[in-house]
Amino acid sequence: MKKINVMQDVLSSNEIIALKNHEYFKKNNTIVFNIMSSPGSGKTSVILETIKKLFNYKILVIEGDIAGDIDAKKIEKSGTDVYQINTFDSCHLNASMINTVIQKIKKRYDLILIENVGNLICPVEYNLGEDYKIVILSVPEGHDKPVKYPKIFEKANLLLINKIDLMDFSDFDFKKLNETLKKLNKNLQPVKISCKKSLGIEEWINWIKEKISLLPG
Ligand SMILES: Nc1nc2c(ncn2[C@@H]2O[C@H](COP(=O)(O)OP(=O)(O)OP(=O)(O)O)[C@@H](O)[C@H]2O)c(=O)[nH]1
Ligand SMILES: [Mg+2]
Repeated sequence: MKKINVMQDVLSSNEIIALKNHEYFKKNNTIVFNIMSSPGSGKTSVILETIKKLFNYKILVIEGDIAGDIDAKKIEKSGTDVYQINTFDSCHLNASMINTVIQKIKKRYDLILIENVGNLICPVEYNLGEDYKIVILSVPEGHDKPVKYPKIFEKANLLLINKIDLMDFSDFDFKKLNETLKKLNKNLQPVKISCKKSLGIEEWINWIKEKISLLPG
């Protein structure tokens, strides 16, 4: 008689590990953000601003890059715990990579910020066990990105529009962006920020604090 592993059929192996990761985070009362965007939109800049403002929280950063550790070194310089994952041929992080970091974690964190590989397509297909998916779109990329790459905007819990200091040099149209978002994900209210000029960061920080306050205990 041949047996079928139903679990494997229902959930992909990535989903199974993502659930395990999520259980670990929940058990430790840790909130986890999966931060995604195109290359250069400002993921590391947002993380650095966040660390600065939430200095009295225990934070871990997990950096995902195809190669190198440039961003991890920037985080390390701020005195924050950081793990670097190099994905080599893979254009996204997966749950197993995060699980490898979990095996090495030696203390409890309030917040884990995962910087995914710069890419608007593949990262959204791979749950990592996070609580929230954060997408960053920067002004120079243009307001039409959600039309072209809808899935990541459909799945996002929060959208940060970074580099608003560059609005004067751009044709970025918030009205058009909002029209698209209304069709894709009407709960997605964009938060306008500039890491360069420290604009709008408080709204983002308040959003994080609200999510942390919802944790039990
Ligand atoms: N003008 C302007 N530049 C910014 C802002 N935020 C980040 N930058 C610049 O944009 C560039 C890319 O920022 P990063 O934070 O490294 O972007 P990233 O998404 O982490 O990039 P990858 O890790 O390579 O995918 C850097 O030169 C930043 O200084 C901003 O608000 N305004
Ligand atoms: Mg980066």
